[in-house]
Amino acid sequence: MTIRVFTRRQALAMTSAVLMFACAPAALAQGAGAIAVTQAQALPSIPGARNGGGFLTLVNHGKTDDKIVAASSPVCGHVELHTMSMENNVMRMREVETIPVPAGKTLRMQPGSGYHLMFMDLKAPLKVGETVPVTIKFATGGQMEVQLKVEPRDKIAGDAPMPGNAMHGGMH
Ligand SMILES: [Cu+2]
Repeated sequence: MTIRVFTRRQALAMTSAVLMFACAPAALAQGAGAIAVTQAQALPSIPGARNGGGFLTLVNHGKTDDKIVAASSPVCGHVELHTMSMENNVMRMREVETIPVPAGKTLRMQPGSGYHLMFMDLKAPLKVGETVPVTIKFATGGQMEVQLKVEPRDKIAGDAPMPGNAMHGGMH
């Protein structure tokens, strides 16, 4: 058995190499381990709204279930994980602890129902054509940097009709 001892400098070099890899710009199939992001989009801000919605399509090619446990972005105060559903004919959003990404499955976030990322306290309105860098953390320890493209609502994957009475100032 060989025991390798790295100098501090070597260790730092390796760490930054890993970071560079993890922070590579979003490509079509960028991922943390077995998870690939195939779509990364955000809605443009409605004038006056402080919050915004982000949507990812994640494919878990692995054999292990995973979950998104946290997200962050420099464009806003903090990012919450939300789910949206119809309750008594009213569309409601609520914060969730995690967003599941089951083994062998595709998780598609879309406006109008199910999961999304919620950008709380936007520093500036999101405009079509901009990109929103988001760091996603997984339960299994992986982390990835994703660039969400701000696109018109009808360009966002699997868009669903939006009732007029959504929470958060009609952001979604
Ligand atoms: Cu929300």
